[in-house]
Amino acid sequence: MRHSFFILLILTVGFGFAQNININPKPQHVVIGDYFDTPALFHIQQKSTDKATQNLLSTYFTNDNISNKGFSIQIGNVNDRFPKKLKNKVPKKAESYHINISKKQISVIGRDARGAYYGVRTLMALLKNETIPLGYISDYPDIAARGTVEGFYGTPWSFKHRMRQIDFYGENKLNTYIYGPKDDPYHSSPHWRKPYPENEAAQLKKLIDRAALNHVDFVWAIHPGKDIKWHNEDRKALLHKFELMYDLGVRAYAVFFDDISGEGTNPKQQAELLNFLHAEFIKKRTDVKPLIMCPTEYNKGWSKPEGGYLETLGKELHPSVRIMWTGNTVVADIDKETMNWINTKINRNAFIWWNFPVSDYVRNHMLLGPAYGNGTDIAQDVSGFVSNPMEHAEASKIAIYGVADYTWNMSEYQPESNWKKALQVVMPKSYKALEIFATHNSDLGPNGHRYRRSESVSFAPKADAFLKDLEADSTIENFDTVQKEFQAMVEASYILLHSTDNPVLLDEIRPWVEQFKLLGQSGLAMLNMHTALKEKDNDGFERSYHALKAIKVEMYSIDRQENQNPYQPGIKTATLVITPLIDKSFEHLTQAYNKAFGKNLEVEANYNPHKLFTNIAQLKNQQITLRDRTLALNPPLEVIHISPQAYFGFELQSTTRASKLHFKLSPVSGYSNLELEVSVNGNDWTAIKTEQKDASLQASINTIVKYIRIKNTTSETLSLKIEKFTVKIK
Ligand code: 14T
Repeated sequence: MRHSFFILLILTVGFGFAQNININPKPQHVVIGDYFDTPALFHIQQKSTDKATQNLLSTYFTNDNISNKGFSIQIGNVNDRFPKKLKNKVPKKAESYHINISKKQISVIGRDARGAYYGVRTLMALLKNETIPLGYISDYPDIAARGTVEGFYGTPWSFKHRMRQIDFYGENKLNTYIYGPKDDPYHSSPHWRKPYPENEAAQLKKLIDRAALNHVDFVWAIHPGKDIKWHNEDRKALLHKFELMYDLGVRAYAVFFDDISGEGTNPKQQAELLNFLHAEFIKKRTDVKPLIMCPTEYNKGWSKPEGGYLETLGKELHPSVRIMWTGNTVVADIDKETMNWINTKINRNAFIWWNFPVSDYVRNHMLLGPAYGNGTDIAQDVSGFVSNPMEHAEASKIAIYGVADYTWNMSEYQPESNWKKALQVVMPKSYKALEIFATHNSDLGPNGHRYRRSESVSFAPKADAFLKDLEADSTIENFDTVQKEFQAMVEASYILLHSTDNPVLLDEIRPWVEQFKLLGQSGLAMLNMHTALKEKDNDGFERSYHALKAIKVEMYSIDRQENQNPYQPGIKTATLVITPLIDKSFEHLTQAYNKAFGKNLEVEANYNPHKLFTNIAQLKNQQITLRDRTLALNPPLEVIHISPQAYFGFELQSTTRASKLHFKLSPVSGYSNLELEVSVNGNDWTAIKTEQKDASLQASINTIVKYIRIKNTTSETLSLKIEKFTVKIK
């Protein structure tokens, strides 16, 4: 902040012959002037550099560019022999560094080993350019712990992906990777007490070593709360597992108590366990970081003030233990108020678990937009900030690149320009095509957490104007602009599908790109319908109409074949602006054509005419899907609280013959408290007999119905997980 005026001045003056220094995250203080040609030969003097720094240096400085007569570069930390004047310039903060660049030599001085490593990272970025600026860079992170938490549901990242991630963190000065995949049985129940099998252990060791080489803390998390007993035996089991992980090289630990119910949720017991681990494990070693814990009530929406859960943790937990927090709701952006609220309760600065770009509750979407929405004034209020990413590791790098910048230099963070740089980093050659794709693939669609992102931002007003003109039957001012956008979508898709830039990324996004290409083509067909209608070219109109329908069939088939997870199966793309634009225009044009020429072409583009039918607030935003003839409620991840007389089910577009109904709840004991009912008018209800098969319920309806619901007929609130709810219709 303080020197930004000066930087601006210098960079503007220097523009034209010197490159902007392009470093992620953006350094805090850059004071540079003239540039000189980057030397070809270097004389490197490493003072007390660590293994990671040595390794990093050896990737650049080889026998080919090292010579005693080369340009002098000195690297070390504040305990080494550097002029006092220089040492004093190293910021008095953890992980800081100072780089001084004169015509004679470059000095890189770290406050600590990690600071020196980061200094070398910056140095290497400078050396990539043809010229180097004279001056200095003084730099440090705003937030102590920065990185990711692999904490999503679904397919955990593969070994290969994790290795790539850890390297990426090193490159972008992120220092934290919390390992806590919900679907690792040795992280959670049933096997948290047991050692990892040999193969898994060997792979973890490789990751831990890789993390050390990148100055990343590999934080191993355990999730024991589902079946932990608060007795000495389980305490010992935990301690033992920690020791086993220590032997694999782990030097930082977390304990997660999220997503549990019953005994495990007791805050006194949780605090006691953590304090025990602190005293018996952390304190007894000099090389282990303070503990991190994820509380059961990890967001404001779930905190029950009566229970005093958070206050108990705040009071009882050893002050060194860091407490995670997702914000005002499960999925939320973080601001000052959020921090004030939680920090007062827990007597310390919360450790933020940001649930973005995680997509485990909208699995048919790709979240490729910028990382934005968090306050830029909370640096002093957090002890850490980690992002929970998508199961698509490589695609998540776009957002993580932003998190690296935001957590390092918060007040100067610019989501848009950072995002554009991120696209270039993940796809150095095809980044412009990727930008078109990512611009239109950032929103989540309606979802249970009500978390939304902007999408197609610069195109949205043009789409609006297009629709307005179309519906008013006036000349469409934006016709060419919209046409260009659809063409760009198709061309960008072809470029991406055949790009060799980043095969790992392409592997993740391919079905979405295929879908995006088809969507662009359907848009062009829609525009052709418009032109044909205007020219009274009926053959032309009908050809484009049927072509668009055929493209929809292809899209439907991708949606039925790719990404078939049980939660939100399929492939959705450009759902916020582009898809509604095409569908609404298609419907309008078909109607106009039918009217003008007395035809009867089907008007509906594709939508699901049936509705969710419920009076439970928690379910209001849950999506339902119609696939073939089966209507399904997308199962939510969370426990649903069903008060007496509350219900959930479907409202069909019109009375329809329904046949088989399937539904699964946990625990199964809930079945006896619920009744299945159907109705034709929504007033008179008929109960339907159900039959239990294993853990599921089935029913044959075989009558004409409009409403189908499951109702709590008891006088108590039921807390249940809905695992499945489907009905077959006509
Ligand atoms: F522990 C947490 F801080 C957290 O956010 N837990 C999960 C996380 O693993 C998941 O990826 C994320 C997004 O779906 O939200 C939390 O998961 C939930 C969300 C719920 F609404 C788990 C249970 C829920 F009821």
